[in-house]
Amino acid sequence: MLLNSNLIEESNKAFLGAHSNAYSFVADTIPEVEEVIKKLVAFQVAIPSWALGTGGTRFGRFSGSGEPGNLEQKIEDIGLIHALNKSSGAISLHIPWDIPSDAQAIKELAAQHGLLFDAVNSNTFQDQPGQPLSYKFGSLQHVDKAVRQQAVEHNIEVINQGVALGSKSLSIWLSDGSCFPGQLNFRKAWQNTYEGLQQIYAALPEDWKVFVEYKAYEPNFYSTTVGDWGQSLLFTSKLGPKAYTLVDLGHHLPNANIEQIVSLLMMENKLAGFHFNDSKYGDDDLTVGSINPYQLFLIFNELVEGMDAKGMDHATGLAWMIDASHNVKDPLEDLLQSVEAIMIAYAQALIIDKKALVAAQDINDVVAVQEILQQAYRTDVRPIVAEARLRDGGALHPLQLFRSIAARQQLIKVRGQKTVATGL
Ligand SMILES: [Mn+2]
Repeated sequence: MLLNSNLIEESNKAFLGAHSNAYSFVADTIPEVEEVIKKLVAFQVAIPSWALGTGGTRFGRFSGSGEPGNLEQKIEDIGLIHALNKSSGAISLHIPWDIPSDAQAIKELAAQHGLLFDAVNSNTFQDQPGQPLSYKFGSLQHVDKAVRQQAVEHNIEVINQGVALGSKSLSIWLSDGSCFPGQLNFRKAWQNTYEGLQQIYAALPEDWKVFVEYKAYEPNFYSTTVGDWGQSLLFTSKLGPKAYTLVDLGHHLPNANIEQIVSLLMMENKLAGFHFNDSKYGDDDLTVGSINPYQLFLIFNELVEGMDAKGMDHATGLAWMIDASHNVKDPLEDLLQSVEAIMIAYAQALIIDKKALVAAQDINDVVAVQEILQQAYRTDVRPIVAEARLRDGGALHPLQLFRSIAARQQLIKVRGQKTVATGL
């Protein structure tokens, strides 16, 4: 569904007066506001191809309507989000759920919507129809070399798919691990996995990266072979300079200090980027910022600090992706909310008085550091994020516009009431 830019402009007109008041009010307090807006305009978050349909749990899935039935429709959905918020200019593909039948045509369609291809994701956590060997007991860690080889070949196939689309990175999440004590020899599982990753690494094109994502538990409930950032960093350090550790916000044990993990991975030049989501208990895949927006802000504080210390471009230095599952919300509305939450946290991190923070840290003024951080966190930066969108041709209120044009109803008319998208 292509959005007419006139329609966005028309809808913005109704909000312009109120917006400009709110914007001037906050902009007056931020000397470097123009710099902040430039960075917000440049910042893009990739939308995963598996999150455009309704997700489910092992207990059930309550399908939505008007969901995309193929890759072309998924690209149209991301194009719609991007037209509204101008901050979702990339797609992260999952293979084999979204294998393009014609890579060139898919590339052209994405370009029409202003979308690039971010990391491609492999899948060795499920068995696909017709697949000769099963991943029931793992993939790269498997005791049977033939299964390991099948998993390596799949990853190389994903790289080839990505090359055809102009992607530059492969993201690997392994569900490998064990459910019961004694099931696995941890050392052998680690070494088998490492050997497989080495073969995949060797198949990377010159200008590609590989991201190794970790996860504490699920689907395995006793051990996970890439279970935390230490295990991932061990793999990526040994693999070489093209290997990086990917942080998924939902993949930690409760109360893990993710901002500290991020800071240290960046220090070692090993942070790949993010899978954004939010959670209350585990890997809940909830809307970004819906549970703990302060944590997200603290993470962005470390990201901005670390990227600036290394002279990295905020927009392109790391991979920014959402990884979520929408079980009860309209997926597109959920994604609009998620991107908005990311932009807000990023904007808040950008307006931290960094000189004052460093000065307070250097004299151990623990009270002052809290004041400085929370001064930024409690600033309502939504008008600044909206101003960045407005200047880039987006909607002042993307979610409101999505609803007022009855976007989902229009999609249902074309795609039907009963639809199930491939994905989680
Ligand atoms: Mn993830």
